[in-house]
Amino acid sequence: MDLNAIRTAVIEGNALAVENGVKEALEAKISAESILIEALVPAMDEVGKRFEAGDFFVPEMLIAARAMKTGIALLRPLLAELGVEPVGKVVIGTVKGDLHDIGKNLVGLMLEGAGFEVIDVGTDVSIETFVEAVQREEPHLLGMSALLTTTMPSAAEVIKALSDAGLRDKVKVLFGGAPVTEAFTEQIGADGYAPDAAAAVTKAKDLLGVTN
Ligand code: B12
Repeated sequence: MDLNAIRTAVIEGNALAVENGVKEALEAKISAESILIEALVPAMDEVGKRFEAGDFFVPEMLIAARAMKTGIALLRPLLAELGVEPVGKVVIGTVKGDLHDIGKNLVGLMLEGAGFEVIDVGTDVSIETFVEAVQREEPHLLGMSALLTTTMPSAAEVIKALSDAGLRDKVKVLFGGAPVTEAFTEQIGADGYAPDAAAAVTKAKDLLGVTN
């Protein structure tokens, strides 16, 4: 199994082929870092491009993201041993009162695929929990997701609470979800908005000044 085959398996969402491919590549002494950087990450880049071009829809993207996650799970312990530096650290969660997590999970997976360390704090996350997570984890980026018009304002409260706690200038805030707009994001003083998971990765990299 070569790296090309792993790439194709991720794009096709074939988790079993990804698992076998990664195992074979490791047995063939290909480094975990190479598998990540030369196979998994470019595969998710391609998935993101296809999604943006309208060739892939949410189901294909979810299946590919899951396949990628299978590969990441095998590599994660090895990468931790090697001390490969993540691109950046992200805390992500769905705002208070909101249980929708499919989009948030997809954004988290795509960020992970792009080399970010992702701490998922779950759904229905209170303002205090978001603030505590930022305090504890010291992420470069906080991602918040909202799927209900009634829960969207909670993100504004989190941003205010971060300011009150003296943490606002220590973390970039990215906000998204189906009813969220760029204008709303600007209005509440977040740093960025992205309409989908692929754009979220691009935006996260932009905000952190990560090139490539
Ligand atoms: C699946 C679903 C549910 C599931 C959730 C399961 C789960 N584990 O997530 C269940 C059945 C539990 C549910 C419940 C409810 N739901 Co619902 N649900 C949906 C549905 C059909 C799909 C959402 C989804 O997963 N989309 C697929 C994902 C991939 O897309 P996405 O979430 O938009 O995420 C993408 C982007 O928005 C963006 N994104 C998302 N998060 C983030 C975060 C960041 C940082 C960034 C940058 C980007 C980003 O990237 C993602 C990937 O591309 C939508 C309809 C719709 N078309 O949106 C209604 C919808 C969101 N639900 C709705 C409602 C009303 C409810 C309920 C109140 C229903 C009820 N009466 O009980 C409850 C509320 C429960 C609660 N407290 O949260 C309404 C909301 C109306 C509104 N404008 O407020 C919708 C729009 C349906 C409708 N047309 O009425 N729901």
